[in-house]
Amino acid sequence: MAVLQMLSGEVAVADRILIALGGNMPTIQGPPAGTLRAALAMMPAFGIKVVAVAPFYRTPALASYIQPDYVNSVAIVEAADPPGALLEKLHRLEALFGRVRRDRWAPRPLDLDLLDFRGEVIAGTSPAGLAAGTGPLPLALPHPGISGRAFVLLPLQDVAPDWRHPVTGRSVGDLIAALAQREVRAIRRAEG
Ligand code: A4P
Ligand code: MG
Repeated sequence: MAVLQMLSGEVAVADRILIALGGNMPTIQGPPAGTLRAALAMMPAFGIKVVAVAPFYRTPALASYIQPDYVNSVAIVEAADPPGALLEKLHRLEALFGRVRRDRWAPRPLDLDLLDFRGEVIAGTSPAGLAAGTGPLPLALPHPGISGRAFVLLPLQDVAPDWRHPVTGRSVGDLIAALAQREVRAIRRAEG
């Protein structure tokens, strides 16, 4: 497998771990951009090496009721953990910044989602399932919410323009082109 990947020149792509960062409630670090920066700075203490970070975007909340705008970004990281253990570490980081799990899609100081773990596919939650219920969900990879979300795809394109969806093979550019223009226009670069 490794040889095939080398022959097709995809080693770097296949080795990538991508994390989505988001938040729309202030913390002791200040507004969400400060929280995201602080969370990135703490990752090495959890054995997570941050390789690259996309610019931050201010994005309208995808939610069933009115909420403050989010700040979103995407990071490329390296970690020795398997995906389940890495997600547990991300949850511990979220908790450090005051994340309390209430109803799904509730406002939160910090959300760290595992978007892609070296192209691994683990069938789990459907996108519809993401919006339902409050209990823990089994690990799903790639994250089921990637394809239709401007607030994920735009920073993902910034940091990994050659990324392709591990299941559908669609490029990040294709997925962005398929979004409604108003959704793309609604998100904009944030300071810092
Ligand atoms: N889970 C399973 N697979 C994964 C994975 N690959 N990455 C489990 C992260 N979590 C995964 O997540 C719900 C359950 O999914 C957990 O048990 C986790 O172990 P959660 O973070 O507890 O709850 P959530 O974030 O409210 O739910 P969910 O379904 O992950 O929602 P999303 O997809 O994270 O969306 N609007 C804007 N503008 N920007 C945002 O970032 N985020 C959300 C949350 C809603 N609206 C938003 C944004
Ligand atoms: Mg989440």
